[in-house]
Amino acid sequence: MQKRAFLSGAAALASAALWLISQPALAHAHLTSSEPADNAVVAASPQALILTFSEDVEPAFSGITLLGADKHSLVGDKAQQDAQQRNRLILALKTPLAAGDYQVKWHVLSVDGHKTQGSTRFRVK
Ligand SMILES: [Cu+2]
Repeated sequence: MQKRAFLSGAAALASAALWLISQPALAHAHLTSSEPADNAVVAASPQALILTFSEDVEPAFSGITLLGADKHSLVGDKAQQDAQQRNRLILALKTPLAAGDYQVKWHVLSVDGHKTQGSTRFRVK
């Protein structure tokens, strides 16, 4: 009986430790939505790229790069943080995009100090 209580205590401790380890991962800034949406086909060039994250981000250490089909950087890294929503980055497009495929690469530093990165893609018809 005593051994069994010990074992279930150890199991509870182990799962508590796992919980503690997995919690910070949930707090990382993950991309929750984007405009244009990932894999979207849009009829006309968007005026801006808008990325929304699960956590607030540090704009000084975050950026967005737009790549064309030839992988050359078209617009680099000058993303602005939304003044009202600190978990949102906006990259204004000064000139309309030609028809074609585009990749949006992003990297952010969330306010908890963790870096994450990823990419989305879209097509302009
Ligand atoms: Cu984190």
